[in-house]
Amino acid sequence: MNMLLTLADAAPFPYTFNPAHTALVVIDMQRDFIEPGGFGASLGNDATRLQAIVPTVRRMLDAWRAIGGLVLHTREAHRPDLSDCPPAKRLRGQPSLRIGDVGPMGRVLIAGEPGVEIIPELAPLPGELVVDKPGKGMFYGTPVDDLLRERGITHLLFMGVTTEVCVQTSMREANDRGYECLLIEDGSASYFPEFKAAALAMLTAQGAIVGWAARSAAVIEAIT
Ligand code: TIU
Repeated sequence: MNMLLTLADAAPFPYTFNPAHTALVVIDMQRDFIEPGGFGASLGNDATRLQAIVPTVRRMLDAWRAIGGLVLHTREAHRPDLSDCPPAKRLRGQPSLRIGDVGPMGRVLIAGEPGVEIIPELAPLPGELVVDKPGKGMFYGTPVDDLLRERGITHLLFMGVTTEVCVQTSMREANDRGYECLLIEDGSASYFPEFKAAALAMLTAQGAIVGWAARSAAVIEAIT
């Protein structure tokens, strides 16, 4: 679909994008964050809270796939030798399991382990981009910027978890690199609803200082 579309109800003001130059970004919809026994739960969080957005993310993905839009999935994942996991990350806090420890879904946040996989409902399709990232942001230590620029991408629509950690960091990194970013607000969740609300407000304040927000139904209506 190669045409300019406008989301009139986006916050804080209308957002215009061309699907041919836009990627749908799905951040870290992995078993390690969404299922019990993974990294999210090891930090003391109720992982089931994030499951609520899965049908919405799937609906948005299906609509985007139907128009042939580019999809980028990220996974927070470290190398088995932990050479890309700084001790400052691994040793932070008092988690019940640290990154690299063996949990019920294999080694926590380690590439190739069952827990690091994207949940089956949202599994990437052939041809979609899948990028492992060692940090919160999707640009740090990854080829994402080149992958997007090679494909002429200038606009990014974000979904995924968690809103105020990896989604917000990725959106801020993207904003600094010149991408026009929009958060699909009902396609993103936090373990802390109040942090999701605060992140949404911060991202869109000051005249879209980081970017825009809109609901999935508005995006789906625009592209359908
Ligand atoms: N802990 C938390 O909220 N998030 C993360 O550690 N990673 C992501 O957000 N993906």
